[in-house]
Amino acid sequence: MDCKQIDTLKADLTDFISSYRYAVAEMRNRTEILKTDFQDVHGYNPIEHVKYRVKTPESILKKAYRKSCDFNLHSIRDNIRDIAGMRITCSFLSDIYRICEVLQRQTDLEVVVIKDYISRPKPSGYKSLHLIMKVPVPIYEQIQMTWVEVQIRTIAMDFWASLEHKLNYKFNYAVPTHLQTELKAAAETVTMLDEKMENLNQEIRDLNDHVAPGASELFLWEKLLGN
Ligand code: 0O2
Repeated sequence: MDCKQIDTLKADLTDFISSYRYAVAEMRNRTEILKTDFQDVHGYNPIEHVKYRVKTPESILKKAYRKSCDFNLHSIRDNIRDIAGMRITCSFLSDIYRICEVLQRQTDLEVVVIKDYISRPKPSGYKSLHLIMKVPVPIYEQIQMTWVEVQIRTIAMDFWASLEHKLNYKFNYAVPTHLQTELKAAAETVTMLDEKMENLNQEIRDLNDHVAPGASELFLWEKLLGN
């Protein structure tokens, strides 16, 4: 492919990614509803924060090259499933799987693949739950199912992943061995911290369950009445 053809493909890609922008907007809307719904039904919100991004044409072309995928829109649409991405960060491990279940239950969304890098972390130590989904996007009076990758992880996993990403960027994916070893050790600390926080949270919940029935409502009414 010559430079002129690459420029044409880049221009076409700019147009093409608008459907991914709509998919991201759709998921943003659903996440907001999910947060409110969880708060109303369960009295807590499992989502700490959410980030969204749509890959740039340059980044799509780089990934197409890395995956040896044909440089045409049809092949890019079929093979690159993380052009639209969403990252959900939560406090506790159990929240990750709870959110995953909720997304799986939404009948108009298709969760096509679940990559569980929590039960099976990557060799680098990377942990996260990835859902490769198809999201309905209304375009030109029809529904186009559009790929979105949803990454769900704890705050600690996210902290680790962003540092590791920075190091990879700094060293152009050739991180010195001693730093890789340190990162691996830090990943184990993340695992221990997440397990500890999960257990603590469970204990707090159990304690709340053992408070005399009605006591919390009474406390609430007292607060409302200003006593
Ligand atoms: P960016 O910058 O986030 O866009 P596949 O589609 O399954 O053939 P792919 O897409 O490499 O192959 O799948 P994978 O391994 O599940 O990775 C998808 C995304 O997860 C990556 O997107 C990263 O965001 C994140 N990720 C995966 N492995 C690591 C890791 O070891 N460290 C960190 N920090 N993040 C990781 P991109 O496109 O590579 O990057």
